Amino acid sequence: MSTPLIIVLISILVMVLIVQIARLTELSGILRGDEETEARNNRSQAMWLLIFMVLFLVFCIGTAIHYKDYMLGFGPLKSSSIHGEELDSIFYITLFFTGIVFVATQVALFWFSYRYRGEKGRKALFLAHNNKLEIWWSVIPALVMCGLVAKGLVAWNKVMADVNEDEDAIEIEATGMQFNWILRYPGPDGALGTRDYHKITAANPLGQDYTDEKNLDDFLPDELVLPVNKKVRVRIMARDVLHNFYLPHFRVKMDAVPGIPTYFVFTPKETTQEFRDRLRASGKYEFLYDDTDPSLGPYWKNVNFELACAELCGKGHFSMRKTVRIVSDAEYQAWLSNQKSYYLNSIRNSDEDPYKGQLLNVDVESRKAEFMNAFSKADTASSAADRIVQLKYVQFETGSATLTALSRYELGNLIDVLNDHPDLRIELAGHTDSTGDATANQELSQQRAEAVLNYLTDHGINGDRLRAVGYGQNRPIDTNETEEGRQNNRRTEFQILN
Ligand SMILES: [Cu+2]
Repeated sequence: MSTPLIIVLISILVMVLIVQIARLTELSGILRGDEETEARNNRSQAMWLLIFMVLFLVFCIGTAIHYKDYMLGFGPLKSSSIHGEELDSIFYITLFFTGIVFVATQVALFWFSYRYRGEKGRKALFLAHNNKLEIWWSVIPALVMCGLVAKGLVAWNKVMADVNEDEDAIEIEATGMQFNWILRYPGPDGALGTRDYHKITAANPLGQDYTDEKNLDDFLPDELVLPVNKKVRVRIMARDVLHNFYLPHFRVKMDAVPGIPTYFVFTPKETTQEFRDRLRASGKYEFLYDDTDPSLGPYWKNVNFELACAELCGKGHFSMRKTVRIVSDAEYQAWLSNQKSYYLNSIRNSDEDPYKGQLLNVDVESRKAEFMNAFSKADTASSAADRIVQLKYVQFETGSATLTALSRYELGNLIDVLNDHPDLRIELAGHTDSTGDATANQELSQQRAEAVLNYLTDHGINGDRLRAVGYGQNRPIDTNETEEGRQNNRRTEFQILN
């Protein structure tokens, strides 16, 4: 027999039992005399209700006191953000008033049922209306409510205030999806790039528009890491259904709505370590963090702040959990410098890269710096061998002396240097690896050196300052046994002659 059927049958049997007992009590009442039984019942039930009230109130207040160190807002679980203190204080005030009302109404309720229990000869008072009473019980709650709402409104306006333009704050982004949070940080430029949901693919989960340069350094970390005492603005979005960005320890909670960006601004006021120390100091968090792995030690040592989803969003809702780490500013900077741009890591030169096969501005700049550095080193060196600069990014089509399109950046750097130093004279040298015929290599290296020379004269450099020499395979700087070595040997360089 199936379990639901058994449950239904048992329920029916229990109901039959209750009906039978009730009938039995009725019959015995008739035998013993109705009135006396009723009076006894009224007395004992009134007494039991009173006992229930006492036990119930003791239980409520007792558990609250017993568990206070594990409830948000009490014990060591005081707010870890600045605005959270104010929200907590509103909570305490509300609890104070509702607590008084709660205890008073419970006591009154059960006392009345005891005091005015049914008794022989007692008659109920007929009370249709009492204006005075009605005014009192309307005006007092209304005043208290107004006070609570007013204080709440003031706090709301303060907590929900956006970041001013001149304020120093970090802006990050959290996007909820079934079932994960995708976090995005702005990278070194301090600005988040634009997004377009049309561009969402498996490789580009946020639909970042990579033609917007601000996107190129954005990174998507696995954990939420923030510096202590620094204002943070979180852009909150959703990709599919409603989610809710919830940082319980920081009293941060905001819906993530598809199509409607929301935000929350808060300032963490203690590091994860300080939080753990506080739990430790309370002495209440010494129990094992993980019963199955006692080596991890006590709870306070392992606990982390966490990000959760507070909107039931589907069957994987529970898994929308991320660790939140609050660290010192120095640790934060160190962490930042270890993060890799999502674009460079996952998109660069893939089919989704709008700059596939092109050079990025950042690359152009870093290569220029590299070239200028190598040049100034060679310029101040004394031995002829040290006055050589490799044109690392000058390349040719395979087996020919045709410059690749991207070589123009490195050649541009060389032209700049020649223009800045009008007396500079250089020898352009072509080299090859030892693969193939030596004579052909010699010829190719000569042609390549000349191709560079021609490029320079075409761009306004006087040919008298330049000399092109092909060295073929005669001056290797690396082994010809590996591909990497051969690549290093197929180089173009120049030597400063004066
Ligand atoms: Cu969710």
